[in-house]
Amino acid sequence: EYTGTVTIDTTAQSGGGYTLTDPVRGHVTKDAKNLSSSSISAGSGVAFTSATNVWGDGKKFSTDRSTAAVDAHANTAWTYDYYKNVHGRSGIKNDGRGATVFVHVGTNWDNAQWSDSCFCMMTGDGNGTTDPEQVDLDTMGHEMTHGVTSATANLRYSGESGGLNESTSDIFGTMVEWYANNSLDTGDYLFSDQSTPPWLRRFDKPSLDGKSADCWSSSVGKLNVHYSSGVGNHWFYLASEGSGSKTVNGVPYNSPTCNGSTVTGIGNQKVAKIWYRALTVYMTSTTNYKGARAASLNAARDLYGAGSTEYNAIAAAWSGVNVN
Ligand code: ASN
Ligand code: ZN
Repeated sequence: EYTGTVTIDTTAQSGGGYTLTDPVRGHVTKDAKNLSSSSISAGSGVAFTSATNVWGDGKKFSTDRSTAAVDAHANTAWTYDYYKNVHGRSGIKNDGRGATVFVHVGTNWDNAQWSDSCFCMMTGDGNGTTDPEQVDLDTMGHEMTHGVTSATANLRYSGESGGLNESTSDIFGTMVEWYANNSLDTGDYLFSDQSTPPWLRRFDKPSLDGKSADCWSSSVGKLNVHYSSGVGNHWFYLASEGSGSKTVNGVPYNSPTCNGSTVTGIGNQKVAKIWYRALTVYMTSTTNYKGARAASLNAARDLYGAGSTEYNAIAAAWSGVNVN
């Protein structure tokens, strides 16, 4: 794996050799053979096999096609375990079923995506120069979370609900990174920092990408969902770490609020617990930012009590991104 040596769960075949089928979590990792994302279905691709059960060479842009598969397979397992052990959720639909994971999708496809119709994740090989295979921890967490959102609140993928859908994937994607605690891909508030270096999006001040919104406004729902997500990501950062400058795990952040207020964070584990409950209990397909504020306050009240420090921090962070 390009983030170090990892142990993965595979399945022995009756005729000898092994396949990338995780017997614990149910996902299967396959080679898409460069089929484009639009032409992939559940049955596409070819299984990886190994006689030795030692996989990959640890290199980025590897000529060994199983190298990317190791990352995808391992990081899907981390995502499954995060949902199971932190939120008590057994897989995407909470029914234990594992997804199909495709690597080597398209040609120089610098992207990854979830599809409900094939119940699968697809990952590309990066741009061939600076961006390697799109199989890092927060990316796999992001894509699998699209499946979880689909199975729960089912946030419609346009307007403000679309921004919330994207933000939910960024939030849990990054929480998988914190959960895995891999010293080569440490927990941070950057998204896709390994596969789109130095990062694709960031939480403390999303507008630093040149496109994302830091603050809610009445026109935020007109943005592409990957940029209207900035409001939710900024809220998550403020609620977790608080406003102002701070270095976390060696990365410097600076998160000003939109209204000049000061917010004190309660740590990302509590905020993620609150967000998961908001998503799975209170949000619906048409929830907008105002509705997300209400949903997360309901969740904070359920978990920590109305008027608790946690409840107040959630409210203050929403006010800090102009959602009142
Ligand atoms: N990687 C992108 C995402 O998950 C693909 C897309 O635009 N749907 O958001
Ligand atoms: Zn997404």
